[in-house]
Amino acid sequence: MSHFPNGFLWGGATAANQYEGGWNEGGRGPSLSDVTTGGSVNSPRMITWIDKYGSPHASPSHGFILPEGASYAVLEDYYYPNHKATDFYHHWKEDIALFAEMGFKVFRMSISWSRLYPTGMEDEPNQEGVEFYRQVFQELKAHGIEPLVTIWHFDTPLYLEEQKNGWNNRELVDLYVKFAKTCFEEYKGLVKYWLTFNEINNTVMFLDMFGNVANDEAFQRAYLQLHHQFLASAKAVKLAHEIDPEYKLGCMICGIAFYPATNDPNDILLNRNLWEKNIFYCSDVQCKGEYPRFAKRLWKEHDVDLAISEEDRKILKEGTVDFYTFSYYMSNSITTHQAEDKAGGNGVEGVKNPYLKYSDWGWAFDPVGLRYFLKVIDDRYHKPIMIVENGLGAYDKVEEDGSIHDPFRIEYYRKHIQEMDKAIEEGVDLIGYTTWGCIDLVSAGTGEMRKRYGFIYVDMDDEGNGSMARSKKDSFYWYKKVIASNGEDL
Ligand code: BGP
Repeated sequence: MSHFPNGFLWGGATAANQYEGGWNEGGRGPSLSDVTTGGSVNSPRMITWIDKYGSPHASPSHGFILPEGASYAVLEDYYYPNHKATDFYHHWKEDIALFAEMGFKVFRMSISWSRLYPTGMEDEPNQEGVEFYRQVFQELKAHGIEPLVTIWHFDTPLYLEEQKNGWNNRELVDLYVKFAKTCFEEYKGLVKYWLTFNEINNTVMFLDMFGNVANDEAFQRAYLQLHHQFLASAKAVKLAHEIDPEYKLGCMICGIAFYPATNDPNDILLNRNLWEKNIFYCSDVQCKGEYPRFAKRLWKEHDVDLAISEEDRKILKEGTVDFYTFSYYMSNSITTHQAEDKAGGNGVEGVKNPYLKYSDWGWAFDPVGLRYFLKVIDDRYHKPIMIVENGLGAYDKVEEDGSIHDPFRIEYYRKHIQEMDKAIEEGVDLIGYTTWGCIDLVSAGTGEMRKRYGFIYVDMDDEGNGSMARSKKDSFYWYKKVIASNGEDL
């Protein structure tokens, strides 16, 4: 007998910056993600910014901060994969029908800020954008699918990045709240679940990992950007509850389970400190409405001064989230010792864990780590939890008859769902699960198409060639069975 409660929210997850496309259609303005999607530094199509001497570069990972004197490059000569992405903009009806066929109870997507506010500065939203999402939500509802909407998924309007210095600028707090307010008012009765910021913790987590070295100034900027996002999130949560008391607002954390690679007490302590910096720092503020005590240690380490006012503290206190959500792809073993065998993945660097297997992109396959993460979060926050991203980026092969056999993906999900089941049995209040990239989309980390996550295949390659036709992989039929049996038939 499985332990998934009745009404468990099974579904899939996407984001506008990697799936929606239509980047310059329907009155949409350019966004940060239009110039920063993915990037291997050696690939010219990945050029995203120009340094002060005029040399082109690629952005290394999420949370990238533009250096002084540099500018973003919108180079028409280069191919930016997310400009058309996998074209939800023109395929939404067809895609939603496929999600419904799998039996989705919930579908996670994001609203592109610059589709509603092309520069972020307008007083009134772009009606064509507002109507686009309305018809999408109506279609989901017509199929009995609950939308789960991320308000910000790495895609600030480009104007705000270039002209306003992005999240370094406190002005973005109220510009974001204006955007969020439009969403809450326009989609009242259509949407119930909202996430304020995707993987909000990336900004500090990736600063000093992945071989990245950051100076105190970079930390000052990152913590300040986060403070502004915390304020924006809290204000939005409060406002949402005023607009509709039925609204449920969640935080969204990039959930990496950190392990000490050895039992050297220094590794144990380092591990604890990393959980604090990378995971708890953000979710304590969003769930408990105040900065944790250990924040002082983190700020002191890098001479960070946030000048937090009493008014700020009040805002944070009044806007705590209703539920906890996170993405989970891997664990990461870390050590204070010289690392011989490095293990990467999602921008995080640690050492290879001899007990785990790794994906083609070097991400640790660790279903037990998911249960571990769930237990830690459940214990610390006592809130309902949703896993809103989990999946395996892998190569798919289309057979001559058009079929796609992806047993490795099925195996990945089976093992993770088994651990979710055990976590629920142990008392974790897990209410939903949306697999990442339920339909193939552009990779955020690399900009590739060949790194595929979907149950649904999209005919498009790394250069943007292909018919965009959709087809079902073996995992499509498997997941349909899982949902129909409420996690019993794995
Ligand atoms: C998370 C992001 C997603 C998604 C996922 C997979 O960090 O929230 O947007 O992209 O990672 O990463 P990738 O696309 O690099 O394989």
